[in-house]
Amino acid sequence: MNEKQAFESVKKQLKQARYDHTVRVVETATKLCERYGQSVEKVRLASILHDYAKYRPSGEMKNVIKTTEWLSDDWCNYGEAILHAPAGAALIREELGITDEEILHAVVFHTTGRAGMSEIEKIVYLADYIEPGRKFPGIDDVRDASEQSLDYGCLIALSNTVTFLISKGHPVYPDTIHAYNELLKTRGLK
Ligand code: DGI
Ligand code: FE
Ligand code: FE
Repeated sequence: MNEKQAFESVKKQLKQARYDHTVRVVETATKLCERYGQSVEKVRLASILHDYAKYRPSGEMKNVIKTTEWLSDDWCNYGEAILHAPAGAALIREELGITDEEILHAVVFHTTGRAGMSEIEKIVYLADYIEPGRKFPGIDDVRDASEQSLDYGCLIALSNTVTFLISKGHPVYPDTIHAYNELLKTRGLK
């Protein structure tokens, strides 16, 4: 699947504002690739497709997750906001024929992160967080950290996310905590 086909496929799945977000994620991810010496092809395809399942009904997403053997059922136990990431990976495989594991993993973990993220996964995770349309509290700290290194950018994003989820009383998916702990060990918060 080339980029033009991927953009056309995803446009049919998304509302205009979400499609516009997707375009900004692709642009932001491309800049991160240039800065950190990563080839763009897989990162751009994963970025185009990362929110493919965003508007599927949660029952359908849970069903997709439970019937996909390479996805853990545990994704279904932490609220609805994270479902579109693993469900999206399963659906781009089934509906669009994407089988590249690096692309599928980048989509699976774009919301939560995980310990042992590849460079491709880190770039998609961060680009989704810092694209210029985002206005979270603390977003500028994550943008500054992303200029220092991918690991530091991801660490500050994960730290913000964990703080946000706890402040709202939301559950935290275990991979988010594992990713935070791993990067804290390698980099440390300043
Ligand atoms: O899909 P986007 O809006 O572009 O962004 P996203 O895929 O990062 O999803 C953001 C949402 O996911 C936001 O509501 C916070 C939530 N989220 C992120 N990590 C976790 C989480 N929710 C739970 N319950 N647990 C997590 O670890
Ligand atoms: Fe998302
Ligand atoms: Fe997104």
